[in-house]
Amino acid sequence: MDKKKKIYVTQPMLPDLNNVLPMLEDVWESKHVTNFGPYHNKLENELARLLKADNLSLFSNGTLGLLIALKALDLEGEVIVTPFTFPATITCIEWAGLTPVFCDIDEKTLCLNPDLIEELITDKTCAILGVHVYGIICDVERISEIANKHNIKVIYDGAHAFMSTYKGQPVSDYGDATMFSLHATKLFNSIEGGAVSFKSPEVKTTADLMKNFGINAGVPEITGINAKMNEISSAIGLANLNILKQEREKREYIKNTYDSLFAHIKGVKTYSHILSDSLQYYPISIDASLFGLSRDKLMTEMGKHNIFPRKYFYPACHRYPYLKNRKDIIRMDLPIVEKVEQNILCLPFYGGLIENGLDRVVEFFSNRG
Ligand code: T4K
Repeated sequence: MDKKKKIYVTQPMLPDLNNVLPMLEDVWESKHVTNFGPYHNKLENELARLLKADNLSLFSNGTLGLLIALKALDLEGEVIVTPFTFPATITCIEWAGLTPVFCDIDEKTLCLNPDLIEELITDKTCAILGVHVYGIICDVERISEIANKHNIKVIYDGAHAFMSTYKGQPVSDYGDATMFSLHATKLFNSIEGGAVSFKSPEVKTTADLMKNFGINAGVPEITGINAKMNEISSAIGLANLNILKQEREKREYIKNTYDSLFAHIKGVKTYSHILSDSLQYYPISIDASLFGLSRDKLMTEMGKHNIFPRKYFYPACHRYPYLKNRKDIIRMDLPIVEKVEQNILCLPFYGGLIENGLDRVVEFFSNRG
């Protein structure tokens, strides 16, 4: 394979154009291009069935889905959240008029550390927002217990948790709402898109109004916004559903290949034993003293071979310039997240890698091992 060809952390799963064109012809013919057309409704139903989520809504992207979930739950006050996430998680909290309060993570799971949550709870706390980072599932049982005890809501950012289960149950069985991102970089995509599974059908109804300007029977009833998925995205999503099984099999193969590779390389920790079935990312953690290179030097070396992994999520959110001095938001020391963010790296991980560079990534590490 051409060694100059760049290998990215991911590439979108795209359907055969011939399978999309008939749907596009349909849309052209009907002129129903957005606002709850037949493809939107079909995708919503199919995803509800696949994810075993009774109250599922589609959105134009995961970020607006999460924002609307927070608004539809009618929250006010502070939300306890992990700083080890993509900026979208935190900006949703802020756009919803809420205050994020950062809680450190558990070094083993990289998710919220439930032992630390209660010390942050005050009479202003309205919710806990956990992120199933990389598809590693939060300690949903402990989080539920804490939330029930304090009578607060639980929301999950499951951007990376499409098709994840926890003890055999769909991950969205936990919490008041779970958001799945359907962005191009995700296991399953509709180019841009998001889906939210709500515990309560009433909250889904509110969210459905909110994503369409708050309009009910022609009249705005509540404050809304525009967050509808259009017919083109929905059609791509439907076509992608047909190739999802193959994509998952390919990712499973890559995961096994990486697992075998790193079993023999000192200083590289993998997370396969705790990654759920979403097959979203393949994170590794580098111990520089054993591996012989820091994470950042490793990235530079890989870059010289045209391999571009990503340091999701560096810097962690509490170190963003506009947040780092906010004492209301940063109330505890965050030593674990500050350690993890220095060492973690997401390797190239997507079905097309098998034909386009998996051998180069394996060769790179084998030559160092
Ligand atoms: N919560 C969490 C925890 C999230 O991780 C995210 C999104 C969200 C919420 C919000 O969900 P959405 O509103 O996006 O549905 C990417 C994605 O844009 C973002 O969706 C994702 N998380 C984040 C982890 O990754 P960037 O800034 O890294 O994207 P970009 O453009 O650098 O793409 C990464 C690589 O993917 C590129 O190097 C090449 C490849 N790529 C990307 C695109 C967009 C392609 O090959 N083709 C493409 O069209 O954020």
